[in-house]
Amino acid sequence: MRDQAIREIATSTTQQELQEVRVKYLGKKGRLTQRLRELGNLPAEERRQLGREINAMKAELEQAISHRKHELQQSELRQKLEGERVDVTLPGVPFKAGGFHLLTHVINRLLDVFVSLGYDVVTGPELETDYYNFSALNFPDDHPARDEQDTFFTVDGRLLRTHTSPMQVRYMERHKPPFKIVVPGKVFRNEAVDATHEAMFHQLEALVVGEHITMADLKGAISEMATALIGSETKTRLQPSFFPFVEPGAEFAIWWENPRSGKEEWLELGGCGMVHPKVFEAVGYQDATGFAFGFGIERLALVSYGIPDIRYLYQSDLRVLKQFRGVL
Ligand code: YSA
Repeated sequence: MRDQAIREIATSTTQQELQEVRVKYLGKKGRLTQRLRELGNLPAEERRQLGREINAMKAELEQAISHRKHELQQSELRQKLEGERVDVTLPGVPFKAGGFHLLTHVINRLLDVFVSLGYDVVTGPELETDYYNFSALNFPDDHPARDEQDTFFTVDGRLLRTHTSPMQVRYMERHKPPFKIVVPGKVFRNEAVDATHEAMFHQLEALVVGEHITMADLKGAISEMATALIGSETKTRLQPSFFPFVEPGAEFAIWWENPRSGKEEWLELGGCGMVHPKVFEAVGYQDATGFAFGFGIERLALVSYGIPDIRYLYQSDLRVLKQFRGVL
């Protein structure tokens, strides 16, 4: 019985199994316990002798059980640790990263260029008054741009700015020249939306005021911007045009290689000119000179990235947006 018990203890593979062996021999109804109980029926001499042997065997089994229990605990712990081991050489689990919208990238890039040229960046309200959006910019009372066809008016008589130029006036009211600023922001027009027109889009406005500023400075500023955006091989072109808040006024274009067609061509960007004396008058400046220019940012983004329709920029379609994650 001893040998069998020792073997069963040594070969038990779990603590549960070991416990069953313990109960089998040393439990209340266990085989060894049974034998101890039977001692009472034996003659005194034999009882003492056998009692000693059984007790010794009981002690031996208890010790063997405790020893085996320790071994099993150790091996279970080893297995557990093995299962929890981290393989630091396994490839990581990729996590989804967001990204800036293409227009945000283009705006940031433009602002980087202007900041590097010494301009301050300022922003202004999208909800404007007729005065800042039109009157102070020398739009005559009957100018068609005030027509509700173009402008979203609110019930209290204000309007959603139709361009970033009103910030010229707001800034000059509070600052004295000389200064150089750029104004990025949203503008709104009551347009029939199509591939090149949105009812909400972005413009970037630049205004430089100081002493003896000339058309040559304007041309130089546009050239610097074009060089920073496209490279030193670019050219710029001004063509006479009319905006009520500049005199003389022009439209400007930059020479570039269209990435879609591979052809070199003029890219018409927006309007520019020398700040009109009426505008300086409205803000109380005397003897100031300055230039301004402004252009549509979507336009630049569309041609730069070969996007055929402006509406793709605003449909929140990830198949479109993901293509431009991390560009520039
Ligand atoms: C002119 C002279 C200055 O000294 C300063 C600024 C300006 C620009 C003037 N404020 C302006 O808004 N001119 S604009 O009506 O011709 O618009 C400028 C640019 O905005 C356009 O060249 C075009 O690129 C873009 N744009 C106009 N309507 C748009 C549009 N982009 C998208 N959707 C529309 N509906």
